[in-house]
Amino acid sequence: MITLYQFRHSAFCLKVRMALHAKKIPYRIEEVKPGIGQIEIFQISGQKQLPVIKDDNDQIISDSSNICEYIDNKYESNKLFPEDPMLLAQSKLIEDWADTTMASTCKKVLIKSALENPRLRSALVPDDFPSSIKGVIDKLPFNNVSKLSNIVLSNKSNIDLQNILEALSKSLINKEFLIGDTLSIADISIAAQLSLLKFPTSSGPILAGEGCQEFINNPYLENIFQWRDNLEELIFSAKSQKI
Ligand SMILES: N[C@@H](CCC(=O)N[C@@H](CS)C(=O)NCC(=O)O)C(=O)O
Repeated sequence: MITLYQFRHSAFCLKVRMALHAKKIPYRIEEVKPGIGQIEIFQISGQKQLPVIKDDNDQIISDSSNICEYIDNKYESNKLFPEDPMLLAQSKLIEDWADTTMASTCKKVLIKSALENPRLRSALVPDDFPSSIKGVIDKLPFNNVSKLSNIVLSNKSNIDLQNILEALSKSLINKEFLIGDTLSIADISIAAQLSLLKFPTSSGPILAGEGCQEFINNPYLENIFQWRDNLEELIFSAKSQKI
């Protein structure tokens, strides 16, 4: 059985979980501790980032795009990469944008939001942290450094991201999927990165619905967050294959 090494709230790890569920591939999760846990990841994969999977023949694959392509080639069910060349090109272009520009801006948006919002900050602390420490983090005076967050995130990147997401949101009003008529890697890649702007149900009750108020309260993005929620339900509601 496949083992997925992951950080619980990483958008790239969510992308791989969504792909595994969409293809109905059974898997088990190994939660990795940031820092110390990455030593083992480096030893098995030659790099320290997650997600990484170990296949049932002990083959190790890193990088969410490599993993998704690998499982899509290996398992025939519910193909995530379209066969049609134009649809394939479009879905890979969207995946690449989601994994790079979108991912990097969403991460900065989340850091900015966490600096400004104590509730989000403490919700992001790992579940196994003692509540006394969570309480301290909650009260740290981050307000004074919140001006820093404008340096972290440029206004242009923020506006560019909102504009593209608003356009996607509009295009999804009467459409279930971004490319063609079936679920593809494009849908999964965008939905996974959206989790950093507004955490989905699958992030658990403490984080679900939390995120960046500027994006959450943007009425033009309401549809894309609804689309993401529907997609998660479609993918995760089938009998779970996570062991
Ligand atoms: N291109 C990689 C990016 C993976 C990535 O950025 N992973 C982050 C977690 S979201 C990570 O492992 N960060 C820890 C580190 O860089 O040490 C992919 O698609 O998997």
